[in-house]
Amino acid sequence: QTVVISGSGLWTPPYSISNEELVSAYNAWADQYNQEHQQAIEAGSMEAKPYSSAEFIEKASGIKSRYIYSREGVLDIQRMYPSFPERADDEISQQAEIAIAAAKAALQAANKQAADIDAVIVSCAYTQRAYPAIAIEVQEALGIEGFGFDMLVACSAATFGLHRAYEMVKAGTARAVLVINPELVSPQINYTDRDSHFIFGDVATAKVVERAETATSEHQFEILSTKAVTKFSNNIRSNFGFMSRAQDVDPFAIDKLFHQNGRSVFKEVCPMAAAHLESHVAQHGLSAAEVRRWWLHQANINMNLLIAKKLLGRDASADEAPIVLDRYANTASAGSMIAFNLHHQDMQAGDIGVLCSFGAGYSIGSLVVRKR
Ligand code: CO8
Repeated sequence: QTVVISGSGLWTPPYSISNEELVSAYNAWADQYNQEHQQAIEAGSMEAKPYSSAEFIEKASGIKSRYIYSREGVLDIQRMYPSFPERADDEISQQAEIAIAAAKAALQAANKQAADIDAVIVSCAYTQRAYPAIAIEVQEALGIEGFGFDMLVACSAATFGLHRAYEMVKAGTARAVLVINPELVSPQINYTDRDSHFIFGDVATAKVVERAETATSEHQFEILSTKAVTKFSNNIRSNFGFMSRAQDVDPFAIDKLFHQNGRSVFKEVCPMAAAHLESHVAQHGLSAAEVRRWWLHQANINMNLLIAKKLLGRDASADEAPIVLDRYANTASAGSMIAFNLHHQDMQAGDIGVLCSFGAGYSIGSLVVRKR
């Protein structure tokens, strides 16, 4: 059974925040904090909050700006977190809303109707509630029969979701699967932490996976194989969850939000990802030089440059390994999917491409694909 990715969709939020805007709000907040705690800081019992800098952010990460579902609250120094008014049970949830927008774009690109889809997977870093599954809400809204489920694998949710879709289509469990990655991450960002306030942006991506024999779209990519690995690490972690209430914890505590040991992640994940990718393409008798395009996870530009250099023995061009970090920032599992969405239409029949995620877990997931 030949299985293809037959359509790709992207929903980009209407709002964005530049480094300069973000830094200016953070620095004003730091001034206010330092003033409020002046005595304790002078007495040495508290540390002053240091300034953030737009130059540092761009140099350390490659990020210039990030898209965001709602700017409200994030730049308000009395608040420093986004505002998402709670919706009633009979209204569409925010996460389903952005998932549906990306899903519709993917269905259109794949020339598919709701009736052609048998399963919906929503795979991302967080879901806004445990149940009913966001995937089932999306399924209902789009009028899809069959089944849906959510899965969380942090940075590798999107690739791991595609892996499951590939297996389901190959096994005949579903004729076609919609895999959606509504990465609504801004509620989990600590905008008062200069080490991480700049890293993430919101987005939603989606793909249709189906049998080659039913695919009619213009841009089809045969999935040649999938490869995944996980290795436990506490270097990227969030402790917020359904136990938080029973644990009587403060939801604003640093460890309840996204936090990481960025240096260690960099050092440990780069070699793991390069070795993973090298062995994955070798499974097909290919060398890295024979891959036309690398749609890599978008966490940090220096990470991508280093991984590409390890693979190719030289710098990769932007055409070989496109970067979307500058505009989108790190979008959790959706980064490689955005890169694919924006950079696949020029590929020629027979060209080989690799989709790859790496990050929290640790988790690494890849797919080797061939343009049809
Ligand atoms: N402005 C000015 N200075 C700063 C700032 C800032 N904003 N931030 C840090 N500094 C300072 C530091 O305090 C440090 O100062 P000092 O030398 O005095 O201690 C100095 O700059 C250097 O800091 P770092 O060593 O931390 O700087 P790096 O060059 O290592 O860059 C990065 C930091 C960008 C975080 C980098 O280490 C990195 O990107 N590492 C990889 C991290 C990574 O890939 N993480 C994966 C992210 S997780 C993911 O993709 C999905 C998770 C699930 C989704 C969560 C959504 C919320």
